[in-house]
Amino acid sequence: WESPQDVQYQDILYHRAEGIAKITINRPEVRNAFRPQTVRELIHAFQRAHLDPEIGSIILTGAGELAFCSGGDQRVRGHEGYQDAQGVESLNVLDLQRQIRTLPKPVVAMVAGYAIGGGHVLHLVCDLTIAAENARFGQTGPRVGSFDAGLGAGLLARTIGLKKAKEIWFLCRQYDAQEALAMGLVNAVVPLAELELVTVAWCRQMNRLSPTALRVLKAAFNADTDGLAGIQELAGNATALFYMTEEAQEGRNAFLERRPPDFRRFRRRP
Ligand code: 1HA
Repeated sequence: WESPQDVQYQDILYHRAEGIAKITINRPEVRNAFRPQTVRELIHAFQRAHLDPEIGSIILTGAGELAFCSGGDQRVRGHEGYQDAQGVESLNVLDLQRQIRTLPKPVVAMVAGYAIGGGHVLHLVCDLTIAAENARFGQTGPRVGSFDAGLGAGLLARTIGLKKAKEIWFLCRQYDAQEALAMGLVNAVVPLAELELVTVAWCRQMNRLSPTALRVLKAAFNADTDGLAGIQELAGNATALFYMTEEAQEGRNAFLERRPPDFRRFRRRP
């Protein structure tokens, strides 16, 4: 892995190699709990990976072997959200969830240890999850006075079914990697020592495939649940592909050349 030196993060690490970006929450002393600063840095890093044309897929993970992420840092939980250094309180992880969901490249959660609370929702919004044998999954909201009634509930139900999703939220139990696999909550369970190897192999395999096909498919999986915003995302791909055609370029060229467009040579397909 190489680490670009132009941006220095406090709470996360950014690495890249072979068309793969690896974004690591680096707060192992709190089981990789996130504070607003962490989330801001994650948003920056995901934007960077999104815009980098060399990057085909993105890994999200946590530092160390004990946790992927334990959710919001309860030590900075204030009156109405999580407090940053300026005293502003927010729930900015929700912005990150939407970003991971909509950015047009596959995002793989690489989970060793705990994916708990808001950290569980983060793995959930990733496109794929590879779990180490020591991974443990669960929601804690009703125990710590919180809930994620957005993607945390709705996407969980869509992923593993309504009964199991309600069980996870209503009972706040923890589930091991094999139970998660049986529920369809993760894609694969591998020995801890092979976690990164396998995750990178999955990314390499995706990176060899058509980026446009993966891009449109990712949008397609969101389109129905996300309503007009989902259709917008899917339709943006149609517009981009249309821009690449001579038919669309005729419209632009005619405007720039101050002449009427001539679309007669473009056939109407059945
Ligand atoms: O629900 C939301 C949201 C909903 C809507 C919109 C936005 C949201 C944003 C966030 C969240 C949430 O994430 S709420 C859920 C918050 N997270 C939790 O309830 C999990 C809390 N942690 C644990 O249950 C456990 O620590 C653990 C199962 C992850 C690990 O247990 P373990 O291995 O026994 O370690 P433990 O001793 O508990 O933790 C190690 C250290 O990490 C402790 O600190 P130390 O005693 O060494 O000083 C512990 O306090 C710290 N730590 C762990 N998790 C957190 C944490 N510190 C702050 N915040 C944490 N989340």
